[in-house]
Amino acid sequence: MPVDAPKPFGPLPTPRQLAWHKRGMYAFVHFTINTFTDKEWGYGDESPALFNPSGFDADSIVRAAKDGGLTGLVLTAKHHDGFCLWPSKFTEHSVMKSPWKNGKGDMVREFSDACRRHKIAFGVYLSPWDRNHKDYGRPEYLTYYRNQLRELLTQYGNIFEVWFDGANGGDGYYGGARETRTIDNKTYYDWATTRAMVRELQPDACMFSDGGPDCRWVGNESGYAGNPCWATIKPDDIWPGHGEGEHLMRGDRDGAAWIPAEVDVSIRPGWFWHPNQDNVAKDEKRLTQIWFDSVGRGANLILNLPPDRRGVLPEVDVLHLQKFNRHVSAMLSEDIARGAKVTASNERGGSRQFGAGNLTDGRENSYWATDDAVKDAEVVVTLPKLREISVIKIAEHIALGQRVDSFKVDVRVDGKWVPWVEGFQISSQRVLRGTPVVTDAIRVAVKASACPCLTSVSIYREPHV
Ligand code: FUL
Repeated sequence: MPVDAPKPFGPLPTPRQLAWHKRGMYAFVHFTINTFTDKEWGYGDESPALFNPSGFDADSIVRAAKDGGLTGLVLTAKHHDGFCLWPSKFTEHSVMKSPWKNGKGDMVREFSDACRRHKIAFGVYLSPWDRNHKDYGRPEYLTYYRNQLRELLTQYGNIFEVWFDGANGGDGYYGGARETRTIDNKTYYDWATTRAMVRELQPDACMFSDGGPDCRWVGNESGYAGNPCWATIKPDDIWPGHGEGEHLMRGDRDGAAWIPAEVDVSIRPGWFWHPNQDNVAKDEKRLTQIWFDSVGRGANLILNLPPDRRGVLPEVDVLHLQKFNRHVSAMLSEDIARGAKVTASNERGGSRQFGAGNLTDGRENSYWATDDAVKDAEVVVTLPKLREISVIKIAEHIALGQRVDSFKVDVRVDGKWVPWVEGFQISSQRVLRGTPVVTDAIRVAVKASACPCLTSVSIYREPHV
């Protein structure tokens, strides 16, 4: 007799979000006139003549991202200063007026083509705040903003993510007015209309902003998600430019919406390249810690790699990224639990379909589940021989929601169970470092709000950094 699958619990991810969860980590590329003026935020009066990378090479940037294990790239097509990296029909403040390629270049095209060639996804950042445009702060600007977004979403193939920044309003050039313009960030942008447009033009794209709708800001720019970091949140008090850091970091266990966190952090101190910072670029050790604190907490990681004035990534950044990826890949290359024997305190309907063996079969769509009434349960993974281990990865079958409230992992040492690691949310995945230990069995106990459904338990040994 086939046994029925558990009923979903709480808010669920959309198919678009399920695909997003699988992306793990991708690149952010901040590049514009700021790279040439040594600024983080341009005022909007910068001359396009300043934009002149001497050796721009999209392929080398995309190749470095891909070799670094990144699955996509989001480009700042327009930052707050308003300068456009593509020849927009709606402004002259763009590459068109720059000496780069005699004004005939299109950097969005070069990046999107390179991403396609190297088979990674491409996404765009279009700053809502525009310190160059004369209409910023007035209703007319929204037409301009949406016209530009339409260009980006219709001329450059598939877009996997659209990034809506929350920094909005303040002083600027504004077509020569040179004044301060404040806006009401809740109402001014009429986000509902813009979101509908994105859905229509790029139905598979995820939209990022402080409050989603598809993924949310993590509330800090330092490279870590909350612990726990629930994929669900109460969204009522969050919109682009408005959200409380600690709340965004952690989400809400009982949140009404599935809006998982995206951790945005730069490999350098700033978002843009600045001279003399080679020695402060984050090395593989820092990057690995960031990976555990983001991807390891079920968030995605968007790692900023700012090109220098040549228009390529600094060699030292590429090296750090490569070493980081080599380290994480080496760690993940052997799942010590793969194929290991697993027993569970309960298996749904006594059926193999939901049996504990699904946890170590390496298949993403099979999962272990318990009977509806059983919310606290445990599994024991027995290794064929003693092994040194230092990392565990646990994943929930999130298509049925975020069901687990907390978990505890013990390891068996000389025949005795010893507490090893523990936490709250599992959600799409948790990857945790434990003290390196030689063991022959691992016990995972979960407490859940609805019968737990886990896809996998994996065990690794992290090489020394
Ligand atoms: C912030 C911006 O103000 C920064 O310049 C950068 O683009 C970062 C990713 O988002 O809100």
